[in-house]
Amino acid sequence: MAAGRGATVIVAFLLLVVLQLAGATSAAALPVAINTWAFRKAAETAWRVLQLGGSELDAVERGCGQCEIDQCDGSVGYGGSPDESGETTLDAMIMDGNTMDVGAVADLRHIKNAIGVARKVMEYTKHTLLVGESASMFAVRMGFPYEDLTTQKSLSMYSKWLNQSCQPNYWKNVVPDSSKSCGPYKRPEKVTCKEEQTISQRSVHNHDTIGMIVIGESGTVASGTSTNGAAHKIPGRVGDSPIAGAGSYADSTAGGAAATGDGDIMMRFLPSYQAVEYMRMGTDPTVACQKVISRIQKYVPKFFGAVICANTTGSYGAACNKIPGFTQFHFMVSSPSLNQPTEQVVDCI
Ligand code: SD4
Repeated sequence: MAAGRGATVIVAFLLLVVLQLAGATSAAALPVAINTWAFRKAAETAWRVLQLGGSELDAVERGCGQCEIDQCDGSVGYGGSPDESGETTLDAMIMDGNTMDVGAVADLRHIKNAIGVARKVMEYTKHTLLVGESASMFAVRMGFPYEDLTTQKSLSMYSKWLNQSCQPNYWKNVVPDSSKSCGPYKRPEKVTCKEEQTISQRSVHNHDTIGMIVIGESGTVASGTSTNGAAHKIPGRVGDSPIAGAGSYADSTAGGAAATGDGDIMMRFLPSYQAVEYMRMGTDPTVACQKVISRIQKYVPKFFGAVICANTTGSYGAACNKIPGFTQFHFMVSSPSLNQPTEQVVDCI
């Protein structure tokens, strides 16, 4: 009798251990926050917001906002990537994977906190995307300061570019020859299309959107991006970052994804949307990321780009396109199983 009770106690104890382990495993997977590149402070900020009880959207907004303050790699926030007229303009978006609401701004001028404005577009308008100086006016109404985004650094980038005959630039098939001289450019009388198969003008030193995915304990997904786009872009150019499905995508019934790289190419493939749809079909996040990279590769073998993916169980991964000078992609991950936001790396394919 006593022996029988002893056995029951042991079995109950073992069961408890197994249950706790199972619990620990699932608790270790969520919440998870991941972001493009080794933007550690952004990752730490997002993680802290979550730990203090902030929502997934708060974490995305504050995390990406941290990069805007820090001017991460010069390619997020003010004072970077001057356009052809020397001005810095910003693109950003935020997406709520529960409601599928999106707020975004593109070609935003004179306002530093682009993702903050994107959040206000989502919360205080029935629109999805506001652009240009009109988006700036909206931001001012929402209480954001209107200020100059030019810095000494962006000015010197701009004058260096002018001094090197406006190279590189984004024109093609125009006169005068845009690969040799500055504009103003015109359409030629007779068009002779030059097929370009050069490596993306953007390199690993001229990249960087922060893209972030945050998945809460209950599986709520939020995502967002912020960037100052492409250096020396033609004024008015908008990249992939503020476009839902391109820059990022969030769906609490499947997962989230975010992209970085040559937005002019990547936005044609809606890689973030596509990755989330692969994950919905049960594809592992790393494989989902790889599949969207391969899809673009088929058309533009030498494009510069990377994607991060995470599903609602907390699995995550990333992939990038291998080109000279870009063979590995670094990204940040925060989860209960890691002691602190941790830099991870994948080999490009
Ligand atoms: C863009 N994807 O505007 C963004 C920024 C970037 O290389 O990562 N540029 O194209």
